[in-house]
Amino acid sequence: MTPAQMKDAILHHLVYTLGKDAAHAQTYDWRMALSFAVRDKIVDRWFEATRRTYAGQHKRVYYLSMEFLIGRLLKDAIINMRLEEAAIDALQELKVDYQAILEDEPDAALGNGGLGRLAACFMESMSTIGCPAMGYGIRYENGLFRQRFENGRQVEEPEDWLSQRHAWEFERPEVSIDIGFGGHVQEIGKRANWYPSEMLIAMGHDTPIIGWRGRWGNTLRLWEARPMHGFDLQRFNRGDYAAAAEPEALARTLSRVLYPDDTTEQGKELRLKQEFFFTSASLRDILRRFESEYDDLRLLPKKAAIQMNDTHPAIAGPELVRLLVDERGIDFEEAVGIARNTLSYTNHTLLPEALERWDEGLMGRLLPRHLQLIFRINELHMKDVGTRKVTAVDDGHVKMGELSFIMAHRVNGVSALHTELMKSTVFKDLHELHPNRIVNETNGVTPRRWLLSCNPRLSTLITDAIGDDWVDDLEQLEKLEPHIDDAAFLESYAAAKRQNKNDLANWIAEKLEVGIDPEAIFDVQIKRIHEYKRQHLNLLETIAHWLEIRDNPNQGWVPRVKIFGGKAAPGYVFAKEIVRLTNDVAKVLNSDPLTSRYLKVVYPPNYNVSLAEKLIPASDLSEQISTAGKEASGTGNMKFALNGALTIGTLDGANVEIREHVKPENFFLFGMTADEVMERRRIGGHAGQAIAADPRLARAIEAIRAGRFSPDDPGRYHGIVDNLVHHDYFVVCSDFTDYWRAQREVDTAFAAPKDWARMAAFNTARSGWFSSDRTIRGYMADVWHAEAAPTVEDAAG
Ligand code: BZD
Repeated sequence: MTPAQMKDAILHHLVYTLGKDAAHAQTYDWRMALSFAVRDKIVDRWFEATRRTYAGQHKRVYYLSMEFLIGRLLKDAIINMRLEEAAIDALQELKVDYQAILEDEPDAALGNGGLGRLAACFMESMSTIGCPAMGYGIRYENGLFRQRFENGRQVEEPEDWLSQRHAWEFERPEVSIDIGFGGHVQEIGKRANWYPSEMLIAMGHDTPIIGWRGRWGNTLRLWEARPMHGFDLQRFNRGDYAAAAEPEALARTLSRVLYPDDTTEQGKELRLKQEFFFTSASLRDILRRFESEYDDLRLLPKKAAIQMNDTHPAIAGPELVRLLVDERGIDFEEAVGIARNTLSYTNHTLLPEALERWDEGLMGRLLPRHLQLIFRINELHMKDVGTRKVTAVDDGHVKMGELSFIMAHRVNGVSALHTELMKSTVFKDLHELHPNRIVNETNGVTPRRWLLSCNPRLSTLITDAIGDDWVDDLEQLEKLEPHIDDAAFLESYAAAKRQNKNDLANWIAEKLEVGIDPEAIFDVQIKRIHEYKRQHLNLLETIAHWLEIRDNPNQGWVPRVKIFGGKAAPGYVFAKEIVRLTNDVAKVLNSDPLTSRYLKVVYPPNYNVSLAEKLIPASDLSEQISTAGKEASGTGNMKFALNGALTIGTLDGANVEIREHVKPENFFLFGMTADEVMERRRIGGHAGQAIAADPRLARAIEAIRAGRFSPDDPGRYHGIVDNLVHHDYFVVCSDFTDYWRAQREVDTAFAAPKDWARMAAFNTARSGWFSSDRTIRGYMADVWHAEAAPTVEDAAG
C-alpha cells in the first residue's frame, strides 16, 4: 500500500464510515478512520487463512482463557501488516499526529496480569507461525479496574474500554448459543436430560489476530451475555419500568466485569457462572464446526486440540462429556476418552490459596448434571488407576486442578522449575500415576510487540547489524554476539538505551511532575502487587540505601531511580498497604534535599500493557525478586532481558532459564533456593534472627515502624512491620542481606558504562529463546500434535 492509497483509504472511512469531514475530525475520528483502513487489509488475509484451514482440513487449536490482556491493537496491526511507513506518510500529509492517534486508543485490559498477557502473546504467535487456532474468552464490558492514587492510597475506578466504538471486532449475532443454569436432571438409561431453570444467550464477537507480515490470521472470539427474552413488554405496559428491564440486566452481569483477583480463589457464584458460560459456549461452537466437516466424533482429538488456560475453563471436561453422552448418545467411558484426548491443561500457580475449589452444594445447584458427571469421572479414574488415593472431590468440594489433570492428556507447567515443583508437590500423587502426562513449556513473549514495536531504536540497530530475520526467528539475535566486541556498535546500543531513558524521563516529568536524572540507574519493578513478589523487599532496600546516603551524603553515590508499577487486588489488604507505603516512601525521599539527587522513587498509577511498553525499553535493571518456588514463570523478566535490562533476581520461575541463557556473569543473582526456603521456614524466629544479624535491615524496619514515612499517623504500617518481624512467610528478612549485596554489585557494575553496555547487549543477544513462537512450537509438538498450515505470501508483497 502506498502512502497515497493509505491517505485515500483513511479519508474514505472518515467520510463514509464515520460521517465526518476532514476539517472537523478529532483525534478519535482519525484513529477510527486509520483503524478501519488497516482493518480492511487484515480482513482479506484473515479470510484467506480461514479458507485454507477448511480446505486443508487442518487440525485446529482452541485456546480457552478467562483472560486476554491484549492492550492496544492499532500499532500491532500496522506493524504486522508492515504499513507503518504508509500510515506515517499519509497522516503527515493530512497534518495529523501519528503518535497522538496511537496514544488515543484505550487498552483492552481483559486480564489481570501474566496469565492473560500470555494468552495474548500466544494468539499473536499462533498467527505468525500459521497454526490454525481460535481463542475463546469473555467480552467483559469492564476490564481490569483503573488505578488512581488518593493521598497515596489506591482507589479503583471502573474501566470502560467499550464506551467508544471498538474498531477491531465484528459482532456475530448468528453465533448465538443458549446457556442454561440450575433446574433438574432426568436420567433415562445411560443418558440424562438436563432442564435448566435459567437461560441466557452467549453471542460471539470476533477480532482478527494477524501475524507478522500478515501471512496468517486467526480469530479471537469473545462471548457477550445477553438475555434470552429481552425486555418484558407486559411489565412495562403495567408501568413497572424497572422490573421490565430486570431480566436483561441480570443476564448481562455475566459478561459485565473481570474478577480483579489473581491471588485468592473466592468461590463466588457469579465467577462459576462466568466460567461455565464461556466454556460451554466455546465447546458447543467447536462441536458445531467439527460436525459441519466430519461425521465421526471419534475423530475429534485428531482435528481439535482444546487448551485450558489454568483451571478457569476446567468445567470443559464434564461439559464435553455431557455433550457427547447426553446430546449425542456416546457411551460414557468412550466419551471420557475422546474428551481427554482433546483436552490439555496449563497450570500457572502452585500457591494453595489460588487453587480453585468449588463447593459441591453450589455446583450441584448451578450445574446439577455436571456434578453427577464429575462424580462418575472421578470414580472411573479411581477404578482405572486402581487406587482411591487421589480424588477430584474431597471434603464437600470439587478440586478443579485435580479434575483438570484427570480430564487432560497433557498437563503443563510454565517454566522448568515450576514443572518440577508440580511433579513433587501439588500433583505428586497424580504424577506418579501418570508419569508421562506432565510436560514443561517454558513461557515466552512475542518479539513483535515486545521489541520491534515498543523499542524502535533498538530494533533498527539490530536490523542494521544482522538483517531483519530475527523478527520471525528470534534466536537469530545470537548473531549480535560478534558485534558486541565492536566499540561503535556498543556505543550505539548504549545510545539507544539512553534516548529511551530520556523519553521516559520527559514523560515522568510531564505526567508525575517528578524530575529524574537520565544518567541514573533505572531500576524497575512492574507486576501485580503481591506478598510473594516482594515489592516490600525492594522498598526495604530502598529505605536502607536512603539512610546510608543520609549518613554520608557527599560520598560519590551511583544515582538510582526506583520505578514501581502495579495494581493491588481491591480486597487484598496487605498489597494495598504496600501500595501506600511505596507512595509514602516516594514522598519523603523525593523531597529530601540531602539525598534526592542520588535516589528517587516513582510510582506511576494504573500500570497496564501500554505503560509496560514505555517502561521496559528504558530500563537498566529488572527486579525479579520473588520468593524462590513461588513465581511460576514470570514473563516480564523475559521482556526486560530482551530489551537489554540486567536482571537482579532469585532462582525462581523462568529466571533460572534466563540466567542460563544470558550467562551467570550477566545476571545479578541473590537469595535462597526453593529448597532452602522450605528449610528456612522450619526454623522458628528466622525473621528475628535475620534482623538481628543485619543492622541495615533493622534500621530500615525501625524507620517504618517509627513513622518516618507516615509522620501524621506513625502506626500506619505496624501491620507490615509485625508481619515481617513475626511471620515473614515469604522470607523477606532472610533474603535481605544477600539482596543488599547484589544491589551494591549493581552500583559498581553500572559505574563502568562500557562493561554495563556489554552485559546489556549480551542479554539481548541471548534472549531469543524466550520468544513465544518457540513456546507455541513446543505446545504444537508435545501437547497439541498440530502442524502449521502453509501460510499466505508476505503482506508487503
Ligand atoms: O501466570 C501468572 C504467574 O503468576 C506467572 O508466574 C506466569 O508467568 C504467568 C503466565 O504463565 N499467573 C497469573 O497471572 N494468574 C492470574 O492472572 C490469575 C487470574 C485469575 C485467577 C487466578 C490467577
